[in-house]
Amino acid sequence: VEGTLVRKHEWESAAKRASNRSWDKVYVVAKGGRMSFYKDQKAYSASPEQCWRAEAPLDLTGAAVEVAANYTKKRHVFRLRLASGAEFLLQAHDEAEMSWWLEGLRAR
Ligand code: I3P
Repeated sequence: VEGTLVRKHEWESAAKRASNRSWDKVYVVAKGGRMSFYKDQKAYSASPEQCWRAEAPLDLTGAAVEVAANYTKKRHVFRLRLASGAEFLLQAHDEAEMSWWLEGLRAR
């Protein structure tokens, strides 16, 4: 699954709050058990190995996604929790797109 989402990094690990907590529009590619972020689709097409801000891809093994029901500042937001304890909030354009992401990420 891939597409544009708006992302906020909440937790670096279960005990450490992320330092950069701003919302960023990113192009998200989840495949092969990993999730990578890019500036946009063009950047991904041009060089898939070159991630946004040189971030390492996330390991989706043991990761969980759920609607971020307790996050009320924005709509269509879901939470990605990694096995490492790291956590991201991801905002989709609408409810249908959010469901599509949840299904896609759970189907891995
Ligand atoms: C963050 C930015 C986020 C905000 C976050 C701020 O500041 O305003 O939108 O999260 O609040 O730290 P900056 O852009 O300077 O990094 P919310 O939108 O969820 O409020 P937080 O630290 O309380 O998570």
